[in-house]
Amino acid sequence: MPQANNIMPKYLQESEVSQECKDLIATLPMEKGWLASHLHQYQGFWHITRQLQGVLSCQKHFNALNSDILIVTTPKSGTTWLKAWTFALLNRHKYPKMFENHPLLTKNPHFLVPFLELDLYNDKDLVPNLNSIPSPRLFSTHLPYVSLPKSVIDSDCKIVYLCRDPKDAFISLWHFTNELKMEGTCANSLEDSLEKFCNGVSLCGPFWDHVLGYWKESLDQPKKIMLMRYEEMKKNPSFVLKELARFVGCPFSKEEEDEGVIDDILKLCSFKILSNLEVNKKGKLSSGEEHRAFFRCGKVGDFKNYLTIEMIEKLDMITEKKLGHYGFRF
Ligand code: PAP
Repeated sequence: MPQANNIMPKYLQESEVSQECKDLIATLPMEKGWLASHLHQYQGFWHITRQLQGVLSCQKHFNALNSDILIVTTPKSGTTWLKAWTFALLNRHKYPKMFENHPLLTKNPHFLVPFLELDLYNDKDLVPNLNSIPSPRLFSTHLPYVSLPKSVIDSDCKIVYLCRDPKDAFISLWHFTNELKMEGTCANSLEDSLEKFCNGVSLCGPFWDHVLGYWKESLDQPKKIMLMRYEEMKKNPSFVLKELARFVGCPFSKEEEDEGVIDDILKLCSFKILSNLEVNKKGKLSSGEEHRAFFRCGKVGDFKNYLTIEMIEKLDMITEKKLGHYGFRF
């Protein structure tokens, strides 16, 4: 188990929430969590207590600018990887020598691209001042579409949405929650976790409703929302990276393509390079999660090593029922 001492990491603490959040929680449906003890259902989706505090605060205070870029993901869909891609893409002129002094070599992608609800707006007593961040500001969130701060919807900021086959996302989440459990606590069984996941009771779940919300909006507002799949990032990375660059308004020039800038970004952000950096082998987020927990195996189809045929059929059936009808398939 990765915790070196018995101080409870921030991601497990439930006490540090405002009175407003406590009052709200008292009115919300509650379930036992996979990692933190409780999940609360707010606006149709399940959040841990610490996250809920951040959700309320960023809904109230976050002021999106037209030039902002917001990375939105279902948990365990490749958030860390997409943060690295987007950061490298937007900062390629500032750090042309990618393998010499690039921030991604010494900082975890979650540090460089903070979450609204989990990092920036997570303190019950503090509203961050984000005015001095140079444009384009790059943030991230796991929030479902219905819970996005109003300014995100009303402004012209761009949303890059990433999802992943729920079978792999589920296995990744199951490993992650067991990895982060405090020493001496029981691991979550695969069967119980799957049952919860299928019932929608998972971090920012129901998974399928999360995807559906953004899928529908990406069809209605293609200039505002770009939908990406982890499997496509794996299969055709340069094509997807070029699409992403165009979408966020900084396409690669012919010269850049010829000079190999795309390949450099892909290499810098590859699982092999990132997961072997000292910072990602040893470091921790300010909330206590070890960086290495965000780099497990980075493969498509790893679920086959864990799920039975029946489990696979069950997940596929829910996906087809909930998303297939709307023309979405993984
Ligand atoms: P988060 O939503 O909690 O921030 P996220 O980064 O989405 O986590 O999930 C980590 C997954 O992305 C892991 O998948 P796995 O458990 O199936 O292995 C992790 O390995 C994978 N991942 C992280 N970095 C990369 C990368 N550079 N390339 C490919 N996959 C990656």
